[in-house]
Amino acid sequence: MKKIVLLRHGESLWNKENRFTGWTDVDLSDKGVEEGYEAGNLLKEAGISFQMAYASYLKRAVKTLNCVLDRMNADWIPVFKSWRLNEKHYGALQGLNKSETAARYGNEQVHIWRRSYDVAPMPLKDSDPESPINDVRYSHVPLCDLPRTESLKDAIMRVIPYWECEIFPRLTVVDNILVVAHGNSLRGIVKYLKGISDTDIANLNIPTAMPYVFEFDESLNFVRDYYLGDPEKIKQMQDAVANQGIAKK
Ligand code: DG2
Repeated sequence: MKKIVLLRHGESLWNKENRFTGWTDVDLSDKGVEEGYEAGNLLKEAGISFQMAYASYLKRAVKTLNCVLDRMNADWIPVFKSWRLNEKHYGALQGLNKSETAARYGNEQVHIWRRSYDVAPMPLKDSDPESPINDVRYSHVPLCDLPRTESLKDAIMRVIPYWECEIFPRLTVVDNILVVAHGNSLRGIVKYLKGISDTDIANLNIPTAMPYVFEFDESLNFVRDYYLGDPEKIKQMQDAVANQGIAKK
């Protein structure tokens, strides 16, 4: 079976502080680095070796990928980075604490911003220094393609062309590919691969640094998907992600 493994980065400093992150380029926490190495261990134990890897432009994904490859003694493999794998842009919510935002706007509104398919948060102003239009790393991207905010639908519209034209076709020549990205950019890919409805996708939460394996047959038909690691731990991590946007009592 050919495999594409999806991996959300390890815990970031803003995951730890429960802040909306989106395109903000925050580093991994110490725990996040450990999680990256542990993901490498899981992949090694599963006997999977990669011929190529992809990451977003954000350091929490790139550094997680480096931890994984280090642990797998695969630092040499070709790595391709793309802004199209970046997290959903969280607009003006970026930097705000998720449960404090829920206390202010209500749990339901925060759930809509986090998990609805087609509702985007308030946009970031172009004059904001944090806007991607002011960031040299995106200077090659047409301005009209750079987001000020995104719904999951918007994020899917930029991620899936890259998946279809760049990542997936490589399976015709290699056996195993690793993609390190983010909670929502990966939710978009999983929605696409599994044909999950716009409503049901709200219930999908992706834990940090747990390898999510997608298998394809020789004709590149999707066969099955599964996580590596302890199912109980994965369930707990998924529930914890789901609860991040709830106001503290
Ligand atoms: C998180 C996801 O993205 O947040 O942007 O805050 O995967 O880069 O840590 P990641 C963010 P939720 O949609 O789960 O709130």
